[in-house]
Amino acid sequence: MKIERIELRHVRLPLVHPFETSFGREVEQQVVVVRVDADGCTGYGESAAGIGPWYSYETVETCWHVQSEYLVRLLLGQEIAAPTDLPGLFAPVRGHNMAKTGLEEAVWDAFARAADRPLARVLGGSSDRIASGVSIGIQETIDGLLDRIGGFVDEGYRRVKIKIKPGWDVRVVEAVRERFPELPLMADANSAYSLDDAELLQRLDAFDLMMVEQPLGHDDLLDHAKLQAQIETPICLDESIVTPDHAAAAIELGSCRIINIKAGRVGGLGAAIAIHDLCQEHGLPVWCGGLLETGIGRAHNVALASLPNFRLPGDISASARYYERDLVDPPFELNPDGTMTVPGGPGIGVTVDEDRLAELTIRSKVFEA
Ligand code: SMG
Ligand code: MG
Repeated sequence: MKIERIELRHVRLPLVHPFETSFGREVEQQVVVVRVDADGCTGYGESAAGIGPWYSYETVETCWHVQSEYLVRLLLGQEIAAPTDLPGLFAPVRGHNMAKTGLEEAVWDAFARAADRPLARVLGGSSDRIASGVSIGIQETIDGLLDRIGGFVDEGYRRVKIKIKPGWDVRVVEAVRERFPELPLMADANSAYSLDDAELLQRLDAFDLMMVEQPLGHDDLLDHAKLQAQIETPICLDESIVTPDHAAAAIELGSCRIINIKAGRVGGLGAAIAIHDLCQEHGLPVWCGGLLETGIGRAHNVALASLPNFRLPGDISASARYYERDLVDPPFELNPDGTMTVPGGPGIGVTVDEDRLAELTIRSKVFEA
């Protein structure tokens, strides 16, 4: 298919509830929405980098810059056989995985629509429903956190992830466990600790957590391997796994027993599938992480999470948990059994709400071949 037109939109959406992690507090989300037109088909993708370089070095501004100055030029006018051609085309640009992902996802959507097939099936997914979890940010008080968890449990979410940081860790996990003894529970530190904290992290073993996510350095594999040898709770890596090679190294070193896969972090759906397959070969379960995506990125996440080794509930929650009105129609909703339905229509299977998109756009740029 020939890539005829690319449109970038810098979009700003207020969050219904602030989201606080060990590295900061977000009250709104900013993303680049990418539209690609190829052979009469339209596809959408999302670069969910956010405002500041906190989770990764990428921001909505770096995505805009790298896409409009470099990646668009490498892609526009190209005749591609499949979206799997994109990593090769983008190879001259180092890193900037979220910038690459917005474009790559849009091409996958257009490609699946051209074939008149759901994206989930094109990616190799077979499930009609995926298990949904919820990630809850740091709250002002433990009681406030317990209330929020209770609300999400009542809605039916299948597992809860809480955020931890020094001073908001063992006693918080203990309180949550006391109130919710059977809840599938995990904790994400977003790199807030070092190996010197091994003793403290060992204390988490008492609370039957499904996993502890990214306790140590954002680019570390070695210390995580040393820590995993000292704690029983499985370590899940997020920030440290930016390429399939990192995943292979982490598996060989024993740095983790689970991997959180985010297409944006690893450079696209193709790389995400490669990590999925590698983990499957080595017997590691994976789950789909989230970056506070709009419905566009969420639709890609849902399609990805329908692959067979996504064996644990992901950070893929209902649209209403993030945004008052999403960018897609229908918005993503939680089924009463705590799952989300994988759309059955062609491509991402949801319609982009053009009015809503226009309303939230701060700037846009069109490139034509
Ligand atoms: O999309 O529900 C979501 C957020 C899930 O916790 C989440 N993401 O480290 O896993 C993570 C964080 C990264 C984003 S922080 C803005
Ligand atoms: Mg994480």
